[in-house]
Amino acid sequence: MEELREVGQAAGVDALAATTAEPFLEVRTTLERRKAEGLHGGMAFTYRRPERSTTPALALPGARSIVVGARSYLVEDPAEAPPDGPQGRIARYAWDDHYAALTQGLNAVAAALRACGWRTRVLVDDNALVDRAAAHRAGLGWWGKNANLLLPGLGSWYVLGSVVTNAVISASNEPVADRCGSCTRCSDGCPTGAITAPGVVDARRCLSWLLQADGVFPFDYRVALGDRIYGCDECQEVCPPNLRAPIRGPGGQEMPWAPLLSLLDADDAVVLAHAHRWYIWRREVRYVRRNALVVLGNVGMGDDPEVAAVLARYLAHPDGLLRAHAVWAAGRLGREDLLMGLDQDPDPLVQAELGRLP
Ligand code: B12
Ligand code: SF4
Ligand code: SF4
Repeated sequence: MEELREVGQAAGVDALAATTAEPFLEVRTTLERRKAEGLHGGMAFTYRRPERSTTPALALPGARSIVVGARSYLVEDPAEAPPDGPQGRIARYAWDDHYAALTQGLNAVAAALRACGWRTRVLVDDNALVDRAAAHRAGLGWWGKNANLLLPGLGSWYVLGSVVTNAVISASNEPVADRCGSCTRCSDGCPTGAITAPGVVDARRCLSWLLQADGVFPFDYRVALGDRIYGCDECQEVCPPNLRAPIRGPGGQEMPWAPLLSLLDADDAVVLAHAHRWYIWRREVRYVRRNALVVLGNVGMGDDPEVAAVLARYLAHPDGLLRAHAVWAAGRLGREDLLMGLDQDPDPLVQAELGRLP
């Protein structure tokens, strides 16, 4: 394992550890139970086929071991102030393509194994494996009450991935004992109360999922969304071990902000190019626009003529879902004057939003 760790670290993986490829039976039961209770909120990912996501041998027949890697995505905040105009905030893990960098590092580990005649499969954020479960069993960290995997002394600003192999690699680390103790900052700090028990996130309330989900953005969580346009970092920002986490460096192509007015003005191709790393429901661009309208309602200035012009355009948009969210944003920004004539709108979503206005 020491040699593989050196190969991985030289290729940019910060921490590596090995474990067996036994099925993750407890995690499978958890996925099934949470799905049955509705906590998955319609998510597919690892919930689609829990057996597949928790049985490494289904990803690589004959799998015996897993080498798990973690790569930090905590880079310095950009020196420049956000650009002018209303902006949406992007969660740190999506500022740059950290999954690609981790995959590259794990590919180097896989190549070293293959050079010795072993078979490998690299899985990074793939539905074929619950990454945190592999990292936990490999002894890379402990499950935080916010469900993130925390690395001792390093925090949770890490993306995780694995090399599944038929090589037998002896486990390198002891399991990491819980270090959350009596802390409850993440569940207290979650803007929507989505952490319903230690380690349990109710996706129906989690902003990170709601931004990815289809349909109407739930009315009750729109104000809580604040300026977030992709992902949510709150339960990690407030986490004490993360305050001491080492910073990877100055960063590269980081993109922490999304300009709302340009996003709402741009055509589909431009929006999708901007959001190319984001998970968007069936890549339907309307959901990026839906989210941008909610954020605009939270951070825009109602007396800004450019904001008013964008709202007016969306109040006449052919997509009823977007008209409905524009109604909410206009109401929140005190621009009920823009809503004239909408009482004749045939779309029930629009009528529901109008009915909610104070
Ligand atoms: C689905 C998914 C989501 C969903 C659901 C999140 C969730 N909590 O499951 C949504 C869209 C909400 C999401 C959000 C985020 N995600 Co996500 N997501 C995934 C994905 C695809 C699958 C996760 C999964 O299968 N969960 C299954 C459930 C059962 O696991 P769990 O909720 O963690 O439950 C465990 C704990 O409850 C624990 N447990 C059991 N009993 C007890 C008791 C106690 C006391 C405790 C503390 C724990 C505990 O055991 C359970 C498993 O058996 C993985 C990638 C992958 N392929 O694994 C990335 C992944 C988990 N996500 C990741 C990231 C970065 C995020 C975000 C930070 C992104 C953001 N900034 O918005 C947030 C964090 C939200 C949060 N607090 O969890 C990283 C996490 C890295 C890390 N260090 O932990 C992963 C691993 C992606 C990657 N490859 O790096 N994500
Ligand atoms: S990601 Fe945000 S909404 Fe989801 S559990 Fe964490 S703090 Fe709550
Ligand atoms: S905020 Fe506290 S309870 Fe939550 S994960 Fe961090 S240390 Fe654990």
